[in-house]
Amino acid sequence: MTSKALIQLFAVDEKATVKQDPPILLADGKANLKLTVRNPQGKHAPNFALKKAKLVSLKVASNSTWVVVAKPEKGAYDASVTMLVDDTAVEMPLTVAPKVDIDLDKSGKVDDNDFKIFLKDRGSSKAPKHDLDKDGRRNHIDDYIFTANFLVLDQIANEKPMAGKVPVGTKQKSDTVRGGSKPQEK
Ligand SMILES: [Ca+2]
Ligand SMILES: [Ca+2]
Repeated sequence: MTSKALIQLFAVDEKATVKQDPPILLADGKANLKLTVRNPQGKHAPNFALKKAKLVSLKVASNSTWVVVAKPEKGAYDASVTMLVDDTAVEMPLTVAPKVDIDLDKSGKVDDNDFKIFLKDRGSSKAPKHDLDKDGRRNHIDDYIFTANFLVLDQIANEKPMAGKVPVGTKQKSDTVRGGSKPQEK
């Protein structure tokens, strides 16, 4: 997996029916995110169930757009919102990650060199390197967490909207409803 391939996984499809704002959230247990769900089709109003996140508010706008404000748990990387419409459940993964220090070369800033070190320096199965969620394994979750932190810092540094940094409209192979799907373990 290259840094480019990992960054591509965070590309946001502007046409998706679900939009997360901000596109990537570093979950500190305080910050909220807003999920906008366009016009869920169903006879009854949808219900929402949250995983690793608390519901802050739920509103329906006049154009049948549902706005879910959620507070992800501190350190969560696998939070999601499941929408139940009639008999169908649609799980919408949230693009959240724990905040971690990714200045791996201790240069005082985060740049491509840190990404290179992260990708190269995997350690062994007994002594994994850069095990960011500290689960004792170096795998796709760590790749996801690193990339999320990298993109958030990159965005702050450039003060540009995320859409200007990552390719927009990248086709997603998976059946998730929007960008931000996690890389699969091989
Ligand atoms: Ca650095
Ligand atoms: Ca890990």
